[in-house]
Amino acid sequence: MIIQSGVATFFGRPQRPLDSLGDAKCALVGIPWDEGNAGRNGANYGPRVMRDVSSWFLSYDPQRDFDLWDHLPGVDVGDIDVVPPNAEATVNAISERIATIVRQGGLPISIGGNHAVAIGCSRGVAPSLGSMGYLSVDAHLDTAPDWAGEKFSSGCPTYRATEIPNVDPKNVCVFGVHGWLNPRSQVDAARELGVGWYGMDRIEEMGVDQAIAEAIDRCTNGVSGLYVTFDMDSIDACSFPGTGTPEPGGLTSREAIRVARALGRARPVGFDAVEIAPIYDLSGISARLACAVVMAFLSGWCEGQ
Ligand SMILES: [Mn+2]
Repeated sequence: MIIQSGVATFFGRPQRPLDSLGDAKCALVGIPWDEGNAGRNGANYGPRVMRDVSSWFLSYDPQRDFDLWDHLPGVDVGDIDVVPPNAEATVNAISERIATIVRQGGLPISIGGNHAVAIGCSRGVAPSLGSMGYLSVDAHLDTAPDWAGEKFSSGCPTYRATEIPNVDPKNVCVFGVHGWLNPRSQVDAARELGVGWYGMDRIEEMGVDQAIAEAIDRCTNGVSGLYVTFDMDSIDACSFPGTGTPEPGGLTSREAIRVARALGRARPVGFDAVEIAPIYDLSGISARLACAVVMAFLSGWCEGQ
């Protein structure tokens, strides 16, 4: 057993150019973008802290006698170039780079970055599919059409998803909504768009396993592929303080891992983990949980084969 040395990469995986995946099946990519925020800044340092923290992670799961990277060869393809003064150029760059991964048969796992990166990631995946579902795990609806005129803000990814030509809003859903940063206008927008959402009270009443199964059914009904975005602020603030808008009353760490595994089993064609802001993560527990969520998702993805 060798603990990683040398240049830090996601989970100690080999580095590979984004356009030459070779035999790799999973491309871990950083997106250090954090402009256009409604909340506190800092998620642009998410990829760096995730490379640091994930180097402690082994790939063997003793509960399943399973080695993740044996089943799903993964590589670190570096960070996508972002253009801080220009959100649209950045979203377009993200979309183009994610599409390049998908064209090679790779599963893109994007590490943000604020939630706006999901706009580019989902746009990059969609053209490879006949029709696409979109499931967002998030404390926030993110159904704002724009934020003070900016269409690529972190408050807009759900709305932008409904505009993708081969996405039917009935296959779009937000899971984990709670807290006091969901304005009435966004609830109205969700209803008008036909976007479904699960509040934390409803998830607690149903039980998290049944609730996520139902949400997955809704997003995958009749589609040829699913995109999943996982905003870490869906997780309770005590387990995940390292995020721009921490919310009390969210998913427990165990629930987040169960949800991630269930989502993986649904075999999405792309995944992102966003809103990891190390400057608020004094003990480092948030980044560790984000790594555990990514690993549970990927392990579930292998189980779903
Ligand atoms: Mn959020």
